[in-house]
Order: sequence, then C-alpha cells, then structure tokens
Amino acid sequence: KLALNGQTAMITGGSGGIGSALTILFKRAGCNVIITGSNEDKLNTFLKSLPTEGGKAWAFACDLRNRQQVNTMVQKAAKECPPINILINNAGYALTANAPFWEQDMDNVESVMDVNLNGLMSVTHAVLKYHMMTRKPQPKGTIVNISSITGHQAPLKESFEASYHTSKMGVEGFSNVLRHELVGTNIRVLINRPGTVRTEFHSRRHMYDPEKTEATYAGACPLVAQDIAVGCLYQCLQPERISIVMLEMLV
Ligand code: 8X3
Repeated sequence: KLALNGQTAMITGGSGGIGSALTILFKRAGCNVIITGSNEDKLNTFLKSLPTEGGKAWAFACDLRNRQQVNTMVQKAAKECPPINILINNAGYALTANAPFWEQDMDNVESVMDVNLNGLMSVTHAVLKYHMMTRKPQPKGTIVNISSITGHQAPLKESFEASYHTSKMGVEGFSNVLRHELVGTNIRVLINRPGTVRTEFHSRRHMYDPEKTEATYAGACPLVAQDIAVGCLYQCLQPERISIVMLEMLV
C-alpha cells in the first residue's frame, strides 16, 4: 500500500523547482495532488508530463497576489477534487540579485511580499476555511510551509535579498502562531527550511547567467529539489502525535 493513499495535497508553485519534485514524489506515494502556478502553460505542460502511477493530479492557474483568485481557485478545488488534507505552501521567489534594497523598485519588493507571504496566508486561510476546518469529523491535516535558511539568519555576505529574507521570516512567524492557534484541532503546522538548492530560483536571480549562478554554489555542494521533497514527505508521514515543527536541511 502506498504511504499517502487516499490523501490529497495542494502544492503551490507545484510545477517548478522544489514544487515539481514535491508533486512527483507525493503523487508516487499515492497522494492526489492539486498544483497551482502562475504560468498556465508551464503548469499544464508539467501536468501532462506527470507519471501516471500513484494519486490523481489537477492543476489550477492562480496568481497568489490576487486574493480573489486564490479564494475562487480553492473553492473550485473544493468542488472538483477530493478534500485537501495536506497543504504545502511552496511558491516563492527572490528578486534579481543586481541591486541593494534602496535601488530596487518598490513594486517589485511588494510583489515578493505578496507572493511569498501574503499569498501564502491567503491560500492557508482559504484551505482552512473551505477544506480543513469545515469537515466533520475534523480530518487529520498537515500544513507545511517551505521557508528558507534566510527565514532564520541574515546572510554572511551581501545578498540583495532584503525582501526575500523578510518574507521568509514572516512565513516562520506566521507558522509558529498558526500552530498554536490550531492546537486542539487535528491540524499541524510545520516548517521546512532549506539551505541552498540547485533550482531555477538561483538561475533566475542571476538573470540566467551560468557563471554567476555557479558562483552561488561555489565551495558547497548544493542540495537538489528531491532532497527537500523527501524531507517534506517525511514530515507528512509522521503519525498525528509527532510534529516535526522544523526540518532544516543545509548544504
Ligand atoms: C534560498 C536560500 O541561501 O540559497 O532560499 O539564498 S539561499
């Protein structure tokens, strides 16, 4: 029997980087997967490429910066898919690493906050409201928020990531409070805190310049997306009494 048979996970940012590894691994473990992403073409191409084995898969395009779109998307999932009992808030990005905070465009800074933090709270709010908290009896539920080492410590060198760090610190604060608010329910709130992972996240930050991207990884052996997915699966597989509230995986 597959470990997550009969369970259903919503994975934000599910078609790229860590998200695609999560989607493939959870599906293979028997979990139904509902993936969201802002790029509809990329999302649908990825959906078609998924292996057939394991759980079923759905994809919903959604701009997490738009709360109305988030609510509509989660309500649509409530109608068309099995009830969500796992939410993996994975979607997130950082600005191009070419300027310090005071030289960044504030619209771009706000956009990072809107996807990484406000969007994460909107999805969580809607999933709790329309799925996890409304069902009787209360189902067992797990929310995993993908943070980052930057959600915990300032960089040792200049990183041009003020908005990204701030958003991830917010994700951790939100997770820690929500965990307490949900004590007494069957829903646990967990954090997964990766270090440097070799994904498009870094290529994009360096405007797809391979040399600059490689410099990010220099002197270390970066993690790969599957490493984080395996850690996240481990958190979700634990029996109800065990909350791995923080899983930090560094290079
Ligand atoms: C990204 C972490 O340290 O690779 O979440 O910039 S780092």
